[in-house]
Amino acid sequence: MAVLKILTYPDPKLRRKSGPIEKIDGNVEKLLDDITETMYHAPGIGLAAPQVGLNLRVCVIDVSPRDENSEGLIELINPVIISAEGVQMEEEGCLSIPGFVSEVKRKAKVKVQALDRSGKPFEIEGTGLLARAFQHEIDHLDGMLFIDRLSRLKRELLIRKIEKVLGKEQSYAAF
Ligand code: GNR
Ligand code: NI
Repeated sequence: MAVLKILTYPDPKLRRKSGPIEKIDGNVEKLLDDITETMYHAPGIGLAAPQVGLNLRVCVIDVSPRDENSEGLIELINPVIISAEGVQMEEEGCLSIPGFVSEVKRKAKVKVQALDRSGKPFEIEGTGLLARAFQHEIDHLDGMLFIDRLSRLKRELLIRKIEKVLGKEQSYAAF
């Protein structure tokens, strides 16, 4: 197990669409273990593989620090949202945009289908913070960040603040 470095905005790897896991082997199990350790170390309630530089459709979630009814660690391989209902508006942050939060509109309840570490398909449903975490992590697999879900005005104001602190895309283009 290893604590990996978490990439931060505006790293271009955060903007790529991640590819599916085709074959579940020891490498995928090691990736799950490493992103889990990295998530707990951060600490955070979720982490997706692209945040540690691997553009693969793998993520982990554990909302138990903020939800006493949580059943703990959830490992997701090739996750897909198969149904969603309702809306919720709560504050959201991201380990790849450290120090910034905003209220983000999300579905209130989602059902996710994924593979477990043995390659077996399963379904899991979540509401509240867990539903939010599912949507946030699956967004990462599609190169999407929470700032993309804000109204244009809120997004432009927040990006201006973020770029003052974390830097601009230009620093990568010039590199
Ligand atoms: O630690 C995290 N907290 C959080 C809070 C509200 C909504 C989503 C999250 S996920 C975030 C960790 C992270 O960036 N995962 O990709
Ligand atoms: Ni995030």
